[in-house]
Amino acid sequence: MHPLASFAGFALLLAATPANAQRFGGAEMFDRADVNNDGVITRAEYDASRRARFEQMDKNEDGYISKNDFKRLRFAPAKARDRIDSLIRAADANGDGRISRAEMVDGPAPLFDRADTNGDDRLDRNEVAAAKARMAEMKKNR
Ligand SMILES: [Ca+2]
Ligand SMILES: [Ca+2]
Ligand SMILES: [Ca+2]
Repeated sequence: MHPLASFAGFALLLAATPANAQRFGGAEMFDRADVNNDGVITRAEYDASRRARFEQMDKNEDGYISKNDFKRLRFAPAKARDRIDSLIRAADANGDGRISRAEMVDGPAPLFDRADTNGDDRLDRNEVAAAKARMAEMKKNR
């Protein structure tokens, strides 16, 4: 596996800005979250997908995502390591240098919040399509 393959999923979860979101495949995140494939993503579905991703990222199963979970990190370029540092800091609410399940799952969901333009805690087809279009637009303008 590419050293940063799992990192991409991690970054996606923490993506605080649309620019980050699209860089790490935000559109795909929405598709994955819609587990029953009805085109609507509820906040519960979105949270469940974050929780599942947490389990996936916590390789050593100590209940935290930290640099210890990125075994191949030392083979990665310094720039990539710096980026992981800053992503961990972004989600690390209590500043202990690692991300707990609560910090990850109960933390803010900027991707979801931004996409839910009418604020009903559900992303319907139109909202998902609009969010994807915004991501595609940003990609183009980069
Ligand atoms: Ca861990
Ligand atoms: Ca923490
Ligand atoms: Ca909505």
